[in-house]
Amino acid sequence: MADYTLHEDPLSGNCYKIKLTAALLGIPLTIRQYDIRKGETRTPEFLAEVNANGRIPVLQFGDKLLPESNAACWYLAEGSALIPADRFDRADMLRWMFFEQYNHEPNVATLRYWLAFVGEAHLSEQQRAMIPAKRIAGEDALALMDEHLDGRDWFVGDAASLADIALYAYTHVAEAGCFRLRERRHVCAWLDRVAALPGYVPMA
Ligand SMILES: N[C@@H](CCC(=O)N[C@@H](CS)C(=O)NCC(=O)O)C(=O)O
Repeated sequence: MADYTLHEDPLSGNCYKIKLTAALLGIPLTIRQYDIRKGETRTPEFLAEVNANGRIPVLQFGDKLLPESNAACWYLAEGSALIPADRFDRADMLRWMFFEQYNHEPNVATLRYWLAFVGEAHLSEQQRAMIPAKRIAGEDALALMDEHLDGRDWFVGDAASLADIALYAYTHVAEAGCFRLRERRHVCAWLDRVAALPGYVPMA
């Protein structure tokens, strides 16, 4: 098995997706930590040697570097039961992973980070002005997930897949961004199912 290093910040749900995927598959990871609040992913060294996009997570194996959480999860999970064998289900899984990156993470994760870790008082005027739109878009994403999970155990097919891992990471901590999670009862039942998967590890 390849030796994997995860460049990460333990506060990040995007990094947690990769740690959860690896844990569910029994793949060991070496962890290299950065503090994004101190700008440690924006140094000239990081930009030159790890990710020119200035962000974690980055999965490293040998001299290969793979940024983008969902791409890294895919790489680790290729050939496992976390990626459906059925062609349509595989594409449907990607649909939810793209939804996570476009509709969910930029709203749910960003408000969690701003409100729970930066603090509203330290936000710029521009960031503060973006809060209401992000709140509406984040609640819409959670509502759509709740509707989809009505009568289903998992996002795709009848087993957990990377779609569940990608969406779980920031959903289960959405209350830190003041999102109304508890009233989404299908989402809450699904969160419990993910947390009961063999090998599950909690976020740091
Ligand atoms: N689409 C990327 C998003 C990566 C991202 O935004 N990472 C954040 C932490 S979750 C980061 O590194 N922020 C530090 C910065 O932008 O300086 C992914 O899914 O991996």
